[in-house]
Amino acid sequence: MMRAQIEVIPCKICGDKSSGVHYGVITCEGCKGFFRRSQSSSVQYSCSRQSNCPIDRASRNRCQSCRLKKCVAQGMSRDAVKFGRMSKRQRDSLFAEVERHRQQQRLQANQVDPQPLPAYRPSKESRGHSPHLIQPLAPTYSYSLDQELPNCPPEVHSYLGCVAGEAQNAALGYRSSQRSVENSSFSATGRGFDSRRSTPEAILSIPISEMGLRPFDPEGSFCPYPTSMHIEELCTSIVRSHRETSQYRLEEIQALRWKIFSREEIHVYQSKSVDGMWQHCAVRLTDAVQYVVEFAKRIPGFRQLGQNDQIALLKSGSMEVVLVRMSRMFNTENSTVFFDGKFAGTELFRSLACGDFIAAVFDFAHSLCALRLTEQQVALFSALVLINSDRPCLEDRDRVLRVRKEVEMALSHILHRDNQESLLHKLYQKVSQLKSLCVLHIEKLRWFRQQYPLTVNSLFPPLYKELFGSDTDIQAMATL
Ligand code: HC3
Repeated sequence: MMRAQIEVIPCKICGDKSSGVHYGVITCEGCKGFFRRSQSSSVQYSCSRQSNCPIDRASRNRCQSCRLKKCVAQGMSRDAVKFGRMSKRQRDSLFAEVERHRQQQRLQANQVDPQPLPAYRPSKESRGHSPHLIQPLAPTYSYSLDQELPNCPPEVHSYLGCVAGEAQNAALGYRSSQRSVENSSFSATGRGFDSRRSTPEAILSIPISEMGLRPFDPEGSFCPYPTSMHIEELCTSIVRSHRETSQYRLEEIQALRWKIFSREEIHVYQSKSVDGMWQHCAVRLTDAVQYVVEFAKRIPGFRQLGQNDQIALLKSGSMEVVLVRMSRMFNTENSTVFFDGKFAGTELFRSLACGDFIAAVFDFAHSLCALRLTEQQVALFSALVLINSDRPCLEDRDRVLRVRKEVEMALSHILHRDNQESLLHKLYQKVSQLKSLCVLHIEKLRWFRQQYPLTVNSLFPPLYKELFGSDTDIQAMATL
């Protein structure tokens, strides 16, 4: 991330203008220098008050001891990795924070000079199917990637990633019962920002229409992107988008291959009630989908599509991309997938009571792994899965088709470059398998909903419900 982007975030120590990440924390030059000096072995500070002096721009020089304490509490360390070497998760989290600050700045600007906001207008086909989508669009995007870090204290989670297993605890505490009115992220006027939106519960409740899918060109005039892009540039851009939003880096996952759930741990999952396990997996799945939404937004041409078409593509394609991404997290040697911080086999999902679906998902991962796709090929294939002009409910199919053609060309280009053109046909076969898996998923959800309507209605993430649909959607999809 460029330094200039980070600088939108004020210094974590004193609130002054920051100049980048120093000793692992975003700080201003003053606090950077102060921390460097404090590391000399001859320095000993002590506080003459109660060791709780406020540290802000004006007071930062009054108590060195409290200033140092705050530096350490915020995570500053001489050994801190330099920003360029941050983990993927740390970078994602930082990215999310930058976006939040930008959003706040834009909101402030909007409050001064409010602009008319484009609103989601349900198309004929979607009207009534997905009430969650029928909402005014957020002024700017209120989507954050750091829902992965809900258990970290707010002052550190921006930089220090939690292990995946920790995230689920908070995610499981997810309750939507009090959500409907208070959780709306905007005030009655539809403009006031509500900071509650940054809680994990709130993030999981962000409707797709508020996920920053605002068309790049709201006037509707067709933007030449990506047509004007050189094919090589398009490949690079999609691969970068994939890398930046892929939740875990391949090397990180490879390094964790030995981490397998113990018998006892598996037993804990197996002892969950059916609805408890469904709720748990629904939350994990929704997390993964949010990364896919971010990926989609970064595919050149996607945001030039109409907002309703962006939503339609995500509704029909995001689960498919999650399943493609699952192959990156799959160990074919023991048929396990990286889930909740460790590798798990199908038996861990037993209490979902849909063994045939889980087995089919694992078989699919196995078969996709057998193609031994590179990360670049996975990126281009994921884009191809998303940008599909045959999806239902598209308003401007031709426009989607134009972007699709570009993505197809990009995929062919890298397969040709890799001397693996024969893969193309195999990948198209995977597309139809993905569709069948998603139909089966929807059928399972329909079954589950009949058994546990209250769990789905009040405890599942709204985004999950929005994506996987109301009963009418489920029937419509199952018959596609
Ligand atoms: C296992 C999983 C599908 C795969 C998901 C993966 C591994 C995909 C790659 C992401 O980067 C990380 C990731 C997170 C969540 C994983 C999903 C959780 C549950 C889901 C199963 C197919 C179960 C379906 C859940 C249900 C039935 C409630 O919708």
